[in-house]
Amino acid sequence: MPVITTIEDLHRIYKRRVPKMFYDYCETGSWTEQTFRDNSSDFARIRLRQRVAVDMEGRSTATQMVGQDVAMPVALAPVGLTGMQAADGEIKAARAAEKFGVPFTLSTMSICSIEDVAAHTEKPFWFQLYVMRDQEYLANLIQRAKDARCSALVLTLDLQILGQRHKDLKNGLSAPPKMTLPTMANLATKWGWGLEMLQTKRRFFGNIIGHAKGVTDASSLVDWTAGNFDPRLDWSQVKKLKEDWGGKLILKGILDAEDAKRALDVGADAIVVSNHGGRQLDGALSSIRALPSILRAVGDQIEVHVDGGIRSGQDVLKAVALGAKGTYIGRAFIYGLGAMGEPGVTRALEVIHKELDTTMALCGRKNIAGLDRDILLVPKDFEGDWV
Ligand code: HOC
Repeated sequence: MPVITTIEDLHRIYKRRVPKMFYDYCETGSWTEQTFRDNSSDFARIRLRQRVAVDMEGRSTATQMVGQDVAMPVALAPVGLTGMQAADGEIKAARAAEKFGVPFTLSTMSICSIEDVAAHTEKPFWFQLYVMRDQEYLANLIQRAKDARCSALVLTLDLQILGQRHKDLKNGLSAPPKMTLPTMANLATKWGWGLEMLQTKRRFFGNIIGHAKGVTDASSLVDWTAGNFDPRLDWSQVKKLKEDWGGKLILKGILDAEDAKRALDVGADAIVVSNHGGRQLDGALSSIRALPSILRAVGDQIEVHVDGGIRSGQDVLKAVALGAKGTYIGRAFIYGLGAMGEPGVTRALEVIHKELDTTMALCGRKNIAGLDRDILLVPKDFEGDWV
């Protein structure tokens, strides 16, 4: 077994193990993938101030996200099709997160259902909701999340229609996948992944199949999915969903200060500054670059989280030092999951934790509350050259 010390180590194993179709699904951005790339490269532009001779005994990365205790300010982001990266992937990721003490967010577009994940975990997880046209289905999905004792609803606002991802189109990635010859040839080489998949007894797309009207199998799922992300979603519906849910509400996909103010109006508990991992509006600002203006607009009135491009504990530290109260990792935990299942997700969390803790110490800070703008060196043009 190779020694794994970085998220990139997990990425390399993941790439070898998982079929190209699902690897590409994870690694894709939309169109030119400019925003996808900027999400990571903009983190790298921020530098750190080294401080010395500061007592570092008794450090802690523990904090809270939406009032919940977390071992570090990192949650697992909702990632569609997680269960295609490893059999029962959502259950494995949720269990790793639970043991580590960070929130796991289950996507509406997951393979394992809300009930599957609830049956295999002890602590409440978060549920991510896509707003669908079918109102009966939507109400039922919210009820299912309540029945499963989900402790926060993460409502995604940036996917009323799907961004065009060239890799997915070329690979025939849909539900169910289109089996082209290259796809079949590639699948035949991924026997470790395939054997695992054959053994799972779970019903795929468990949040949808058997619950949405007329969706009884994978083939009826295709049309339903294509036509059901609700393009009519507006702030009045967000407000209504807040009332229907009644619990903690996190609005994901905010990239503009004006939208952040609207999130305040509907009474959300937190927002996630996000461009959907660069998978929706290509050409949009990276999340870390959008963060400062949003914090200036609403940072003292609502909890602000961020996702997109976070691949290390140093990235977490930079986001928190800029003012985010929490961060989300998507691809970073998927690499671990696809590489090694549940232990791989645990390893990804350990790597990020170690990097966060060590960087915190070398910047002369002992805890999350102590992370502030003062430990960062941010280029003057970081947010100033876009008008
Ligand atoms: C075939 C399923 O959040 C993503 C997901 C949602 C996509 C649903 C499409 O890939 O960005």
